[in-house]
Amino acid sequence: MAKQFRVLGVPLPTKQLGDVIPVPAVVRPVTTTTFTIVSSTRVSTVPEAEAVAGRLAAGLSTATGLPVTTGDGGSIRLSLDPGLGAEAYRLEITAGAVTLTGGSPQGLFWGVQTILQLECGGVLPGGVIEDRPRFPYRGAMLDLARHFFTADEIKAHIDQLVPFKINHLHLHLTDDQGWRLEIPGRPRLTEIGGGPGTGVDGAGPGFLTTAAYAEVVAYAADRFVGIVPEIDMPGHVNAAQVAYPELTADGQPVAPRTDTAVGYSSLPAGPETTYAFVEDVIRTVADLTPGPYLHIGGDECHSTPAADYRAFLERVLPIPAKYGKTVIGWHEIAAVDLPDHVVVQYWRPEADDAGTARAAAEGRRVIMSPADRVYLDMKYDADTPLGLDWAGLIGVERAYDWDPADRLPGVDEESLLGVEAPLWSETLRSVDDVHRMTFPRLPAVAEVAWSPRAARDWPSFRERLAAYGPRWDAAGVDYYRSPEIDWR
Ligand code: TNX
Repeated sequence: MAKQFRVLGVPLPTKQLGDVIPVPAVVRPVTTTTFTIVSSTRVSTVPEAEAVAGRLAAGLSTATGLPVTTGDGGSIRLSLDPGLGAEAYRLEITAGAVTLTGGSPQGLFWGVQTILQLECGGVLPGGVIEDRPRFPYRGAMLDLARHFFTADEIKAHIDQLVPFKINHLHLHLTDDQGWRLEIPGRPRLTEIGGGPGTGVDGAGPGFLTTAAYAEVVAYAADRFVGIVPEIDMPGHVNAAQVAYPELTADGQPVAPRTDTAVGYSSLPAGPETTYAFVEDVIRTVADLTPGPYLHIGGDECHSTPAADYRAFLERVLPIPAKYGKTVIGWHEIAAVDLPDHVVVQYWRPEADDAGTARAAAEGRRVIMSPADRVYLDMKYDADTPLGLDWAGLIGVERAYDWDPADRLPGVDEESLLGVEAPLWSETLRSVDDVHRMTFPRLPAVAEVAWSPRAARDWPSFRERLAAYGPRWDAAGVDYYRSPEIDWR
């Protein structure tokens, strides 16, 4: 909890060493010690981590108004120790020095996020933090199909995810209401599927050119965030079928749809035109994406006969591997025999799923996204103007107080790749809408995904969240001031 010091009669809150979201694995405070940033404070580093050091210096300068720079012989020192594990870091704060050691530049970058959260009034609390993530995959998802968000908006969103050590941003790029990524060999996908009148109620037109997508990927990579592109199939394809009627079962044109129904569209499993299209799209998306994952959807194929669904996936599941990618699919895909290494993303609110349990038993990894805990498009309470409520109302405590290893019988700690919080955009119309649904629940999910189970505690989280609010205020992030939290 924050102590209050007074400088010239103005209360100056300082942080305690554990006042970080997500809470670090090990925190050993030395309460008698603090490190004070002054105008001559320098950040020194090893060559591999110069960019990370630059970000720390810039972040501290912005926060304190002091000209913190990088340079040799600094009192803030960054170094690498690969023995720690890539995403791990160790932070020691004494009166004379701040020593940050990372398992890799990424581990250092997470340590930088911790320092920036601890900094308050130019002061850092003394002691040692030893930290590493519980799960390697800590994700957020943004639905660009039901409402488009520009490359600049996505980049700004990444800026708000990074403090919480989120390392994957899944972009839901295609759906019935829109197609949001340019595929050069199939220009009508975005000319029509990203054109005027697309999105729910026709209110979310636009698309990412390949250049804009590359910009987002590079921006994310600079912040150690991997972009996970999703091309949803065989369902959720009305926009593609509007653009290319050859992709319908009878080759006849279909009308654009801007309503929120699901499960009516499907790529036909028989014709070769289907697979030529899928191959083209997957190859293009794989080429544009440096990260290891490619999401092929697979959800809610209510109008696809089970045999066709199976036949389609048998053909399609091996394709991303040809282009060096690991497939992720919504857990409906676990109803079919899966190739090795396919990752299953569980999303339903139910408490069990035989297919997902079988996939886990066979050694496949699971991303946990239970709709009744982590769907950021669910309303907080009955009065929330935005969002849906089909999976229930999700307050901040509900998003926090659950554990991914307890969620599905047969899916234990070892089967989990991680946790992801999806934000579907049927009811969203602006960046402010994105912020109000994402914050403050995303930090709750981030702590579930990063922190050791034993270190998590709702009363402590509530306090730390309240202390974070002023940072969102300063950044112009319109977060939801949930009555569950005693905001400052
Ligand atoms: C279910 S979650 C869907 C989406 C909707 C969402 C709304 C999933 C894999 N499919 O098509 O946007 O619910 O909450």
